[in-house]
Amino acid sequence: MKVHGSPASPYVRKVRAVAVELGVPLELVLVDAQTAQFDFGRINPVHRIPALELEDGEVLFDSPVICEYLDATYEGGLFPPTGPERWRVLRLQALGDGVMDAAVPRRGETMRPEQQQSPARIAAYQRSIRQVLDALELETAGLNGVNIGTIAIACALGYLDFRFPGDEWRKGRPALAAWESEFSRRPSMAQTGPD
Ligand SMILES: N[C@@H](CCC(=O)N[C@@H](CS)C(=O)NCC(=O)O)C(=O)O
Repeated sequence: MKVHGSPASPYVRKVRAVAVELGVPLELVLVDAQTAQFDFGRINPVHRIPALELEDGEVLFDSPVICEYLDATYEGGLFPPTGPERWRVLRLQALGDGVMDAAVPRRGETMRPEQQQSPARIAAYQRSIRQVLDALELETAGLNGVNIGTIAIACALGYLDFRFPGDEWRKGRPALAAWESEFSRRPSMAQTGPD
């Protein structure tokens, strides 16, 4: 199987980390979705990375879909099948993905020429990130175990370190910082860091 994407993308990292957790070999095909050096739309019409190309040529996209496909196919247990535990873990994934959904366009905005940047939009992205991290600081007890929620959150925090080290997100959030320090030692995290 191949995953089309870039090692810098936190969504791609989530998929690659899940593959490592499941012991599934995944070939990374380098794609920069923004510059789109070839007709990537034929692989993923939504034109976003990651896109998972299966052996039969079928392509899956959107990291939650890809991760659930891998987990279901290889019986990983990263997605609880049913009941309150499923919603708890999916909510955590939404929090992690929510940080990515604010941090990735924030990065895009700050890469534009200064006079074209929207300070209001950047502030809104920053607020969203800050609010999620503050919420997580209060519920680190729930970040127990390895599941799609904790993986998504660890990938989101790794992206903040990578693109926004000046945020110093650990300041004032000792519980979340301690959790991240421990979780980032997992091989799935250590082997997939952004570059
Ligand atoms: N919801 C999607 C988001 C994926 C996404 O936004 N990826 C970014 C790269 S980090 C992308 O492909 N951006 C290109 C674009 O929006 O044109 C997922 O979870 O896979």
